[in-house]
Amino acid sequence: MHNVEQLVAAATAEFAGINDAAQLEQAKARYLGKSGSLTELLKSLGQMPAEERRSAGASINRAKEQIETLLSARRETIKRAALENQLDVSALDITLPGRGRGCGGLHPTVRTLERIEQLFRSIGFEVADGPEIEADWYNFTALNTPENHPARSMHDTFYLENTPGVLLRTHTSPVQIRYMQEHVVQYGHLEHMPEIRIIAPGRVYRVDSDATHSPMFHQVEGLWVGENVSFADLKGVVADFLRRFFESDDLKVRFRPSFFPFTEPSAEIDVAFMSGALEGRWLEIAGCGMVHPKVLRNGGIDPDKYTGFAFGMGPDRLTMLRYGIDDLRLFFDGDLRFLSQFN
Ligand code: 2NM
Repeated sequence: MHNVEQLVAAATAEFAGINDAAQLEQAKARYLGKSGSLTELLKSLGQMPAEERRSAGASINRAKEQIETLLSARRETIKRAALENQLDVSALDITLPGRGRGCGGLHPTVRTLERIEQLFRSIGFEVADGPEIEADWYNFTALNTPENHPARSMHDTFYLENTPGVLLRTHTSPVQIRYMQEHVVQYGHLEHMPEIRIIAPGRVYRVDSDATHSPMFHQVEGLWVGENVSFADLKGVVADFLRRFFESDDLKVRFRPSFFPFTEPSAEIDVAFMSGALEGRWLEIAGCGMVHPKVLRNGGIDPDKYTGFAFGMGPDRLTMLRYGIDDLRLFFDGDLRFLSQFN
């Protein structure tokens, strides 16, 4: 049947030119759909003379099968081409330059801590540490802080739930108490107990959060205990450290009377730069004093035989001054645009 062969030839040519799955389905409908050309042929069988109908029907059905085979072959080809294309587009281009692994860097506060540690090591101090989760005896009681002192309130200090008397340390002073106790266990029997010279750097926690306060911040405290350690020694050590830290021989350092429960006498330490944006302005930078006799005794040390000085400072604040940073929150946001400037 001439018509049927023409239809198959037309479908073969048409399908071969289609590269899109939806277009192929539309083309299919033109042959095999409700009013497709092959369907129309089938419908016309009824008008044929009975003796032709049988062979015409058979050849139409054969044509239908052929078109269906053509269709599924073309579908497969289009699908494979789409996949090939997808693979081409997303293929690994090994000629691109590598992104590199990037290089981590130190946080500005860590740089400051390392610098402080280096400077104190150079004058014979050891670096000590201790737990951040502390007993309130080490954090407050041993440091001569009265039971009703506001610093002990839940407004100022993070207490652990369901464990009375346990808190996040509010300063690194408990490290110094622990160190004194261990030192006495080791050397207390000696007639001339070796001196204690330590700094205790680390994280501390207070209930406080704004542009200049973070609930977690850093502290470095120092302690020197021996026979005849004096306030003059304290002034020399601290002033010398600050001049070396800020690389400024003409840095002005002043000690202003103050109060801490753990030292007597106590002082606030101010500095003034002789050049730069902050020239001539006094800036409060640390606290210090002679360790209170009760605190020495809580550390196991005889205050009639030994004296000591202690000081405490905030390396976050020192870093802000050294680099001219005005918002403490930048330190804890983890924004690489800020942090990478220090490396
Ligand atoms: C400060 C100010 C004054 C201090 C005292 C002690 C200890 F444990 F030895 F008694 N450690 N640190 C101290 C003294 C800390 O920070 C502003």
